[in-house]
Amino acid sequence: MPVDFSGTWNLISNDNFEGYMVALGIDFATRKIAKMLKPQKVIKQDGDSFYIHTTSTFRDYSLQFKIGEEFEEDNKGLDNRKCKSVVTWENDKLVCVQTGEKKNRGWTHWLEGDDLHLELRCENQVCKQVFKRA
Ligand code: YOG
Repeated sequence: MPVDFSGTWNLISNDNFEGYMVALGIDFATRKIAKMLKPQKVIKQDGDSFYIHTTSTFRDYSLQFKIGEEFEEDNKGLDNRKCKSVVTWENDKLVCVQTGEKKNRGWTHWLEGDDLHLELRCENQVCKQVFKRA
């Protein structure tokens, strides 16, 4: 039985979000707003199907995928670059590879105790986010 990420999660820490956004080419004014945000994630997991909705007072982003099935991701409202994404299990971690213009782009989710962890990667930058259940 895989881990169940389902639930509503609130951001409690956000390490090097600035570096990650710079790597994505997000402009200064947008970064200034974005780093003040405390996004919430709603995750719905049903077998191999996932729905991840990240919401904030500024922008929202939603993603739907099935494990192992490549999909087109538009990153609308984020950096707006299209990429081909695929999410797989690596033991109990959910690993997404986002192939496109930016090298080494992707993210990993895992659970640690009662917390949801997220590592966001782009080029040589790693952002580390931790969420607690709402
Ligand atoms: O999560 O891809 O859970 O999609 C990454 C922001 C900030 C907009 C957030 C809005 C990257 C301005 C999504 C923040 C910075 C800055 C709330 C992370 C780009 C633009 C939406 C993500 C995965 C894994 C699922």
